[in-house]
Amino acid sequence: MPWPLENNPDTAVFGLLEQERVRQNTGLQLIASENFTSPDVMRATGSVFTNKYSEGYPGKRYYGGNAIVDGVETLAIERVKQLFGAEHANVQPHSGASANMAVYLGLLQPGDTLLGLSLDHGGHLTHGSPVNASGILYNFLSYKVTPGDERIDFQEMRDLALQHRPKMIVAGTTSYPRRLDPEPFKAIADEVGALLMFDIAHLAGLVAGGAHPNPVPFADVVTFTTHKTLRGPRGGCILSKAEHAKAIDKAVFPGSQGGPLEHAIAAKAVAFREALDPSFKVYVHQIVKNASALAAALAKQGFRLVSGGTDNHLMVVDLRPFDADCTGKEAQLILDEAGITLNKNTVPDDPRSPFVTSGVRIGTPSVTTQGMKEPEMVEIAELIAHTLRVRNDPQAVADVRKRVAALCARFPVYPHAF
Ligand code: DSN
Repeated sequence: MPWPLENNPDTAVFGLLEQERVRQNTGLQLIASENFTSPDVMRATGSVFTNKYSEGYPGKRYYGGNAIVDGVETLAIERVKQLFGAEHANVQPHSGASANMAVYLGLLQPGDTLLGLSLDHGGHLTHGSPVNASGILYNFLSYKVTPGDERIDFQEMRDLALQHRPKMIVAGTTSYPRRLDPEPFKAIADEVGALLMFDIAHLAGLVAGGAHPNPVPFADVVTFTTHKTLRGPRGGCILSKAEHAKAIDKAVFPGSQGGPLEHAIAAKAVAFREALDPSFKVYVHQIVKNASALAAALAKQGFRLVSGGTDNHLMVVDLRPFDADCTGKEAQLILDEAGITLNKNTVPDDPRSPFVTSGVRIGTPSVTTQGMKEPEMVEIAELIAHTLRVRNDPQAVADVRKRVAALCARFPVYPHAF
């Protein structure tokens, strides 16, 4: 069958695709929420499952032709339940934000009170930011990290909970470098009769591989994205206690989504199987070792690590002790020119705006997938510090770009054009 333009390939799109492959292959990808997926995950993502409409759930679809789709979605559900020890799983959320909104829709009423970690202290938009539907539809109150050790302030959280009696406490972070032990959240939630939701978007891979505590036995609901440390396709997932299964499923479909993305669900199934393999444990423990080594090496270069270091896959670096004039925005821009990709990030109580910031966030999931280890982390810290020191010298920055490409060439991730 002749496809339209079969003999006239889309060089514009596929040219950009190739440029992006080269960029990913020749630069250091240090955005803490990113990773490199396996060829099998990509194969499932770009598969014939993209053609199928399958509103509903396995065994209860609105359209015909879904027996095979039921098979793949059931595989994804069973694998993820096994991975996290969950009673119920919904693998249909298109993203982490969709997953979180579905939980609120399913278990709460508009106007209900919740507690969530403040965005500028490491939380997430969907944990009650006033510009997000979560903050518009629900009465979110924010807890913060302490000014001293920059860890979650459970005393403040408990005081807020006792005073406002929230219906739900949301635990979860996007730029918090420390362990999230479920017990203190659970104790406060139980004390005030609140539901407990954990958003482990960043931590899902670490939890699955045993490098971080698993909140599933403690929480009513656990949400996450599948594309961060878990190293799957872009997408979301909700785990819950069996008692919430019906409400959660109804809130995802028909409550907030239509047809599920079965190609993404097939790829999630592939990723869950990869995460069940013993090699994944080794991988996630190396992510943490690498983050620790990178944090220590950055401290030696004169940077301040928020909270003094990291227990997980990321660190938030306060640039001010290194160079009071270097903002997060400037650091992100200049490091990108040097082939080192990361993001600006507020530090707790940052005097600069979120568009400028005094810090950057750095994560090790991608470079660890490439096979880099502690010695390369020391090299990366040196490259970051050197780039920022010579940031006003374009030739010196171009020289760093070459050193970065040479380092990445030793750890090729996608060496061939797709
Ligand atoms: N954009 C994600 C992150 O970078 O942490 C959160 O959704």
